[in-house]
Amino acid sequence: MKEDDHIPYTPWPKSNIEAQSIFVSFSESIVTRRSMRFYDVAKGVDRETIEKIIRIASSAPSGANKQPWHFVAVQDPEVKRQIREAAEKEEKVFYKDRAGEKWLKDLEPFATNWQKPFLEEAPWLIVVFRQNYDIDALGVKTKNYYVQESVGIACGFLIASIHMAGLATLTHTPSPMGFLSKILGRPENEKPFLLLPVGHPATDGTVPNIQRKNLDEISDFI
Ligand code: IYR
Repeated sequence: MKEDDHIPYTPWPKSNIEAQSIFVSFSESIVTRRSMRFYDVAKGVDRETIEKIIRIASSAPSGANKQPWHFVAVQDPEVKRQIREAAEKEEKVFYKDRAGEKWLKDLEPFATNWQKPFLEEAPWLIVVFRQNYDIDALGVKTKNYYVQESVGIACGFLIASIHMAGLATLTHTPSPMGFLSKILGRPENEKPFLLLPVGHPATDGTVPNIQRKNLDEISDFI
């Protein structure tokens, strides 16, 4: 791309009225998002919806537009079973040894434990990988920039679009996550970033009774 290879930008709203009404709907909906650990096993999600969600995520900004991410959408029950088994193995060690007293205390309101049935109950798992570097056509390593930031932003887009599609998700981070590279056969330049179950929430699904900070606690206007 040459320096002068720029094209006109077309703002998306056709009018201010349209933008305002879409912004109102978006803001009313997005603040109702909650991390969901219980999924409706009887309700599937079609592949087309997952494809659209991944497309939206991949429209996020990234360092030098390198788009240093890869999304693996898993529907296959056997692969989901393997992921659950491997995640639970790590989580058992986390809850027993790795977390420590303070972390376990902080997790109490969420009533989490090593068991992760949602990894099989959700119709889809989306596994996000970050690409620390790329390999060009000649097999030479090429640099990516601000990989954590870029993939984090893409995950924000992903989570928002899952919610706006009327579905639920959870940012699950079993640690370490190396098993995901193995099970999903990902290349050396990629590292697992986030594991998200995606589905309809269970009709009797509950969420922890937690509050968000007030605007004046999280911001200053100068
Ligand atoms: N990864 C573990 C523990 C956990 C950690 C945090 I920070 C949470 O907000 C929730 C859980 C698990 O998924 O159970």
